[in-house]
Amino acid sequence: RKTDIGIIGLAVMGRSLALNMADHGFQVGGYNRSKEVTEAVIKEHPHKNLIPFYTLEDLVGSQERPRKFMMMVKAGRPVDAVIAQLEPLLEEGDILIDGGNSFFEDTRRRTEALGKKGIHYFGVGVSGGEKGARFGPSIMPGGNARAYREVAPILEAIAAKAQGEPCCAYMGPDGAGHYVKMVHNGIEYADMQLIAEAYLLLKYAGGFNNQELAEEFSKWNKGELKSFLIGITAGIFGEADDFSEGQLVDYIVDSAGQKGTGRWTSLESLKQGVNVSMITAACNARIMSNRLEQRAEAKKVIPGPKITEAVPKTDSRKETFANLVREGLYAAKIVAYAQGFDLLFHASAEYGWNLDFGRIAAIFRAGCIIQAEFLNDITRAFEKNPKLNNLILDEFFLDKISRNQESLRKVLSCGILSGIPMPAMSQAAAYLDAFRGMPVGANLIQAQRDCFGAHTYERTDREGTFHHEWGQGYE
Ligand code: NBP
Repeated sequence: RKTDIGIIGLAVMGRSLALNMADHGFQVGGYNRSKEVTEAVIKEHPHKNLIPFYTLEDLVGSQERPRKFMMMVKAGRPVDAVIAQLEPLLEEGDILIDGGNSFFEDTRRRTEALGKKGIHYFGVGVSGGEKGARFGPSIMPGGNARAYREVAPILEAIAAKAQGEPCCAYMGPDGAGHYVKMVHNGIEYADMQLIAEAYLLLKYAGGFNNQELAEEFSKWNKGELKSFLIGITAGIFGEADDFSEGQLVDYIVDSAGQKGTGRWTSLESLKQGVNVSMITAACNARIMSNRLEQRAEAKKVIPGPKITEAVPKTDSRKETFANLVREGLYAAKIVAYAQGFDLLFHASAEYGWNLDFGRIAAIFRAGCIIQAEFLNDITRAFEKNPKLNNLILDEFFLDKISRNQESLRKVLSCGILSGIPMPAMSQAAAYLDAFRGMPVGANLIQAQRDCFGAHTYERTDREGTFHHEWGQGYE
């Protein structure tokens, strides 16, 4: 049988995308390295439009040119291994998509290598986990613009829809799609960390129990914080435990995993010279969380403050506190997104991608983990001013920051005085203060650099570069 596209790798993501494509009427060829996986998929999810193949040769033979394949295998070496097997079977004009979470530099390298044979390579970010892949993910394709037209009908058909528009849009050449997905994941790390900090504040400083937390987050999910992550968080607080009394969340070990995309964003930001401190803080928070034994030991010896009794346990005071946390969270969230988009802004110039930031925000509106109402406001900001170089400077967000930053500072103070770790919210305030032009102490740093290394300095009152013969200092 003839197929429209071949999916290589039928683990959770590949299988879900294949079924999604099949649902949309495309003839999909499915192939997996281990044939038992293919057999199991066909047995458990029979679909008239999903056709199993047990060799790459047969899969390739099932298509008319230009052929289209999408790899959904583990990022890293497996992608190179599949390319090595597939490349000899492909011809000029064929299209090979990597839909996994590959590092964008790998995608650039692979695009160039396959481009020499006339094969169009695409690095496509797919967000939304299993459910998204199955019923509508957010899709970020990067590759050759003309070849994109060949795969656009399939990708746009299976993507999530926001206000009727597909959450899939061409991002730019070579690594652009995977880069945008990487930054999406970085923002996701910061967003999740901020929500975790809001939870700690409400629970420990505000005295909220799980039921109250569930109600509070549900309320938040009806306002300007409305988002997938706030919604699932509300649900999590209400989820009963299967083994013991109370809610499952209280039985989960306080140690978070990570697969690397947040770390890549953070490392890449340092290379680009862009401050994404909240994403880095979120990565560090997970790293700290993993030190379970060390934390247990240190807990016995390092003293800390008592939780500040800032919030007497009356309902009205609790509600006032919850509003402060909500407003602080919103202000911090704006800073996190501003940092992520700032990185995209610099990368676009550095790699010559000509990214459309409004469109990026638009395709994040549904299907992906960071989907939120708020993204409509980001799209509007970039539509108003496509050259906007920092989201905070947009009129709408400036107004929100102005209204909510006091709450951020208040809950931050309360958290810090209470000994509650708040790395991402702290970074939001620090970024905001440096960005709004408060002195950052760099004059002193320049003096130190000139003193110990004759690195020179510039002056506020005259042009030029200066070096001073500094005194010996004090013993
Ligand atoms: P995994 O990342 O767990 O990869 C498993 C698949 O890779 C299997 O099909 C496996 O075949 C295949 N594979 C491996 Br491992 N080495 C191979 C090799 N040398 N040659 C051929 N195939 C090989 O699957 P996943 O969770 O479905 O994710 C797929 C991609 O999508 C990843 O890049 C992931 O980061 C990304 N992603 C995942 C999610 C999510 O929620 N899971 C969300 C967004 C993006 P086998 O059956 O023979 O071992």
